[in-house]
Amino acid sequence: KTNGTTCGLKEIMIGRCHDYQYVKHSLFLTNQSIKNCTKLYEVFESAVRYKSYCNMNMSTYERYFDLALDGVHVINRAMFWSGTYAITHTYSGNGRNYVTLEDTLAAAMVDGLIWCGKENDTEGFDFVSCPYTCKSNQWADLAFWGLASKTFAQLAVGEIYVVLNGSQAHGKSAFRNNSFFSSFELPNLRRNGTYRVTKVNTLVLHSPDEIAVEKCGEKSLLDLEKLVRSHGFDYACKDDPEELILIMCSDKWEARECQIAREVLRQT
Ligand code: NGD
Repeated sequence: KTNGTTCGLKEIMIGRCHDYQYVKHSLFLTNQSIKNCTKLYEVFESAVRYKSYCNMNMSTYERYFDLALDGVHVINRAMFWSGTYAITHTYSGNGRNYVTLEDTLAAAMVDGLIWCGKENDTEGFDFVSCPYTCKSNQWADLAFWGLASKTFAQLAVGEIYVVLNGSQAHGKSAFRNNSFFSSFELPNLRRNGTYRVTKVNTLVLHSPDEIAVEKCGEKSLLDLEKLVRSHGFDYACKDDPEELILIMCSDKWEARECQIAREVLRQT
């Protein structure tokens, strides 16, 4: 069990929706129509409130995603991630540079929040504790983020990017076959038609001062390349792109690799 539903879930979601549409994204997400935040929240709530966690499945939130992501396409800027949440979002810049799932309205409204419904309860949400998994129904765990991932992948057009962690510990690989990226995103990229995906650009990050467990063309990254090509997409892979090293080093200034960045910066 985890913590319960985030207090103020409704207010946070509606507030984030207004912030998203009228402040953060009003300048550069110009091709999207303005959505009614209260309506969006109501559609979300009707899917989950008074329902038990184990009754959720991959169609529970269909109406919510249909409404929230209506009219959205992400051309040449969709960015996926696995094991690299923080740096990927710094890099995407709230959708200015690239667009991650969390830079879309549907996911921005709930990213980082916890919620679960409760049957026969006046509130209809469990504010004390939410299950982490449902033993009897694996789809319950995937109801929101599984569908979010699938829906987002279907909106990506042209070249896409995926940021992977080449320094995973505990025998985890950079490309894992049970990750959301491999289960719900890669298989749902459009392979046909005008709005298809053409190329998968993989960016592999190695944390400064940690060993590089996998680099492009090695181990699980080889599996990824084969899979990507078998879907008919072009593939490119880059280890530690410079702009991402600088972001990593802003947090790990003392690392050996980051001294190089320091020296270069001092010279200019
Ligand atoms: O077994 C699990 C589990 N494994 C990971 N996570 C899990 N949650 C469970 N309830 N049960 C959660 O997914 C955890 O909160 C992680 O922070 C998050 C991502 O896991 P990670 O880093 O291993 O990468 P994945 O490939 O599995 O998923 C990231 C991709 C990314 O391209 C997003 O577009 O899938 C999308 N995503 C999935 C899940 C959650 C985003 C989120 C999110 N914003 O919370």
